[in-house]
Amino acid sequence: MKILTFVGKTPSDALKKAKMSPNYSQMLHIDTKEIQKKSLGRDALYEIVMGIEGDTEQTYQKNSSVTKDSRPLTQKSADVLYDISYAAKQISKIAEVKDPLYAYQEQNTQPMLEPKELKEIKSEIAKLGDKVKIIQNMFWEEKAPDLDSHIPSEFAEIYRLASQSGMNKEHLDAIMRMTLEHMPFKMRENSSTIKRYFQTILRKMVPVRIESLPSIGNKKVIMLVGPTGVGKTTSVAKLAARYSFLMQKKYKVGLIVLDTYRIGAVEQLMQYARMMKLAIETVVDPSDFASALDSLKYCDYILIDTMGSSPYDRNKIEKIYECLDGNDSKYNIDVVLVMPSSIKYEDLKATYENFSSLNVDTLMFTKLDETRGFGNIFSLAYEIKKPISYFSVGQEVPEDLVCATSDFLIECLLNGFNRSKA
Ligand SMILES: Nc1nc2c(ncn2[C@@H]2O[C@H](COP(=O)(O)OP(=O)(O)OP(=O)(O)O)[C@@H](O)[C@H]2O)c(=O)[nH]1
Ligand SMILES: [Mg+2]
Repeated sequence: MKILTFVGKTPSDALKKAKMSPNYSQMLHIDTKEIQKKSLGRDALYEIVMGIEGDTEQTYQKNSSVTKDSRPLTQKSADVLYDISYAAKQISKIAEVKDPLYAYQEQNTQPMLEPKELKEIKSEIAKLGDKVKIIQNMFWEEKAPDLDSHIPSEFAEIYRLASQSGMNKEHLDAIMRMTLEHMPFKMRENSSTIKRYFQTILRKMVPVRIESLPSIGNKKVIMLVGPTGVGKTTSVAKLAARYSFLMQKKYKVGLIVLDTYRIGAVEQLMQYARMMKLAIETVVDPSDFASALDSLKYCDYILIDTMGSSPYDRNKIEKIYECLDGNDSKYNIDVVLVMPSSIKYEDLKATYENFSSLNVDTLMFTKLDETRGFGNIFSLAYEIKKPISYFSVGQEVPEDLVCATSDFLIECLLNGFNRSKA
């Protein structure tokens, strides 16, 4: 790649000069920097660094114009693109951070004298590397995704990992397009830099709610809702143990079990309550809900376990709704929708839609230890714009609970679940 620089008193002045160059349409913007600060009697100076490459770049530009002219985006995918674009812009700072390797190479532009053998070994390694790339390209071309812009073979690994993770294809393709558009050419030569860049974009895109603790005199009321057998009761027990024993401050925790159908479900939470010596109230009829809340008013945390309901069982969801609707206490109830990470994106979305009448505040995903792909979780949180609050990573109470972070989710998505990183 040939590097050209244009200098001006402002960035737009420098850009104007670049635009005057006959090759401007083939140039790629690499960097804009202030090279001289404004001082008394002296203007500031800005430098725009542009790169021109031969065939490679032309291919890329040709293909990216295909993207622009191709089928019009629906409103929905336009939103997706807008959001991803925002994320990509936020992380464009990464592009400004020089890869340490390049920084080193740039500082050492004077060729060092090397022994002949070392030169030969280096040239052999370079030839081998090229051969591997050619083989890689052959396979990639064969299976290249049906995307309206060409994806260079260096991106094959990241594309494969993300599509195997169960991520929604529309999201994946949009993220890929943005990555290709925003990623500086210099970073593309190396698949680990590509992975790092892609990982950062994904992290910026996933909404996560950082756990906040109750301020003095206030309490937190958290209700877990969701389909049957997803781990609601186990998670209530984990949260109860966390707040009453595991934090620096030991909070007063009270439990409510709202299960009008099964005695067994009530008994399960009762056992945890006995073990942890916590107060517990049972609610059979929604009209008892307010008095149950009132009797736990001395607590810092009130955790509510609900009966599991099939997402299609309107009757059970209705009962929970009645409790929430009839809540005339001054407490704001935080509704957490609990879902297993093992079901595919479309099912997660259908589940969310069926519970959305309960005004879900955050999402909790369970059974991360039982699945391999995490793109389904990513896509759901991204699509519905609901933050994730917790992950459950096993059956053990209380230790298998993780406060959600985007780092942890994206690490799982690209490198698989690793308990030690939880
Ligand atoms: N592997 C694994 N198992 C889990 C996890 N969370 C819960 N479980 C198990 O899933 C099963 C169901 O858990 P519960 O907590 O009873 O589920 P629930 O949502 O309360 O079920 P219902 O009240 O019947 O709707 C139990 O065997 C739990 O030990 C998890 O993160 N990983
Ligand atoms: Mg239960």
